[in-house]
Amino acid sequence: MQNEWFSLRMRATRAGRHLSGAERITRGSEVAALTTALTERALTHRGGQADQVHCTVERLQAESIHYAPLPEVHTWLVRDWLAGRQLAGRLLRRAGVASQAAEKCLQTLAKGPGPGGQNMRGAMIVDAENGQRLESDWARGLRVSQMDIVPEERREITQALAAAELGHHRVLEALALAGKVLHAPGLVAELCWSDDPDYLSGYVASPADGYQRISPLKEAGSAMGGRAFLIDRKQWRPRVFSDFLEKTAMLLHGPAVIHPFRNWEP
Ligand code: WAQ
Ligand code: MG
Repeated sequence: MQNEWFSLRMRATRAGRHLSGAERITRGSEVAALTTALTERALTHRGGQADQVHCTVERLQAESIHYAPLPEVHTWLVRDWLAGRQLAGRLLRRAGVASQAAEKCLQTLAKGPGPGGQNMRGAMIVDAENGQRLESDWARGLRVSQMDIVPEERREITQALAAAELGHHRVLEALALAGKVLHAPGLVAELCWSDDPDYLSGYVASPADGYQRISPLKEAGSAMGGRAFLIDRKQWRPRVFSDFLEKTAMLLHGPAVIHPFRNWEP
């Protein structure tokens, strides 16, 4: 049991609404400590204390775990979030997203992609050609789980990120998530910014250009955030796509390739 692999998922709600979530892969020996840490995180969330915390622990077959390298990290510093959105549009187009689809996707995320302009619990799935939304549930969306950094490399990668002023836990988590998403069959690009009002950086990820951070991509104080997976309809199979993202375990390994920060002007 100590050496076996497990998937851990935490989701927390407050007043019936999604508050926070986390997904990890770990060895049996770490399951108890990690479950405690994730529960504690939910109970001390800055958006308010959780009323309910659900932790799910699932045994994984070692042979079924996929391994992939972390995407390269680029950081673009921009004057303000409006410039950030412009750059996001440009990076999406560069990844192969049609201009109109990119605009539509940015606008939908900005106004709250869930019903009634709420945040979603997971991600939108968006047709990269015309911007049409394809996820079956607009409140939940698609929630990626079963991904993490190779445990033996976690410390080293955390340190490399911290040395590059990317020590916030959100960076490591988003990098692991994007690293898996980039391998989803039919994926063209991912767009993301946080729903944390104080966390203003976001990113566009694509198979060719990796993880491209944009800072800021969001207005200070805004609690609106989300994710979009832009797909190529000709290659996208709904079931294959969601099974890969929800049910296939993937560990991301180093080295963490981190490029120096660059400025971008519209
Ligand atoms: N699968 C799909 N969508 C998710 C998942 C998931 N596992 N977790 C979160 N989301 C969606 C959901 O709609 C959230 O509202 C939204 O993403 C934002 O989640 O390099 O922290 O956890 O500086 O707030 C990106 C930049 C940070 C990091 C993203 O997202 C960096 C972040 P959050
Ligand atoms: Mg999160």
